[in-house]
Amino acid sequence: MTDCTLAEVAAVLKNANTVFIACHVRPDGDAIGSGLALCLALKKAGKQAYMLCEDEPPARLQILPAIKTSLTAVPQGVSPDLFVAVDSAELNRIGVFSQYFQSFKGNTLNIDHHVSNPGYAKYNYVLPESTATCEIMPEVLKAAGWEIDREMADLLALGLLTDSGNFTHNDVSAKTFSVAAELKECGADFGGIGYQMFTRQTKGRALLYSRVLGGMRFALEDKLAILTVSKKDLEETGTDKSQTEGFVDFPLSIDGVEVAISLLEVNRMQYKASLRSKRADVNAVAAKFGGGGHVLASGCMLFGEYEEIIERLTFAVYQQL
Ligand SMILES: [Mn+2]
Repeated sequence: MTDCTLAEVAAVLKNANTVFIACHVRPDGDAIGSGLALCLALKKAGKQAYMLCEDEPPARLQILPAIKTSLTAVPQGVSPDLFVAVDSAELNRIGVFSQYFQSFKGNTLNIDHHVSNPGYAKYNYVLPESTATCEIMPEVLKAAGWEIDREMADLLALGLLTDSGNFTHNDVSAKTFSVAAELKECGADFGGIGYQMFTRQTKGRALLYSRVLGGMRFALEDKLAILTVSKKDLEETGTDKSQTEGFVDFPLSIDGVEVAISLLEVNRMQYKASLRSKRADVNAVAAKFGGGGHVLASGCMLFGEYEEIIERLTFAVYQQL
């Protein structure tokens, strides 16, 4: 929910001298991109600004120099007068900094695009129709009268690209493209960032992918497709589970497949399932096994023998089709 105007957001930012910005734990491109773009703009405007994130941004996001500047702890001896949370649907999403935020005496500002955001700050600027926080941030910077330089444009492009699934998600709007056009005019390297985020991979990942696809299974009259990544697959291709991201999208792209599942062997008799769906409610499927997520994308942990897990999942999916 939004309870202030864009002009008020701009005024709060312009009136601040020392600013903490925090994004959610396990940051994605949108969280770190929107936060750091704001951080750079504040610094350029002569203010002290610090980007905080409980977790170090993962290696796959380390494609822009600014990304390594985020801090995992509050800097000592700094007393900010404004604390901004970005891309965080709930206050506890900013992890270790949520206590600090809650008891903070200065202004607090919440800039986000999640529909469930309850508005936990003094000023809340939440636009749920936006595909990314990076779609909102450019208008905030412009309202404050701050120019978006090339470095900021790249950070914002990163978030726009990743949260929109390379401009393919259903919530991509005309505004998304007009913001992208603006960022392009500021020098954003959409081609290069897109290549880094969506195309390039390691030899190990390519080998792992070919093995995993080779073992793809179908059930429920080919409406369900299942991929399995075993520990042995990871070992023999010299990869780790971080490189299985996106695998589950491939079986879902098959004509006739309604639900796709990727099973990752975590330990003997323990599998982490990622579920994706075209229409069926896979949040309900995951909930049966103590997991959850969204209607079309969810996850859960399963314990037991492999074939038995496949049977349990298949039945649970069958009930949602
Ligand atoms: Mn986001």
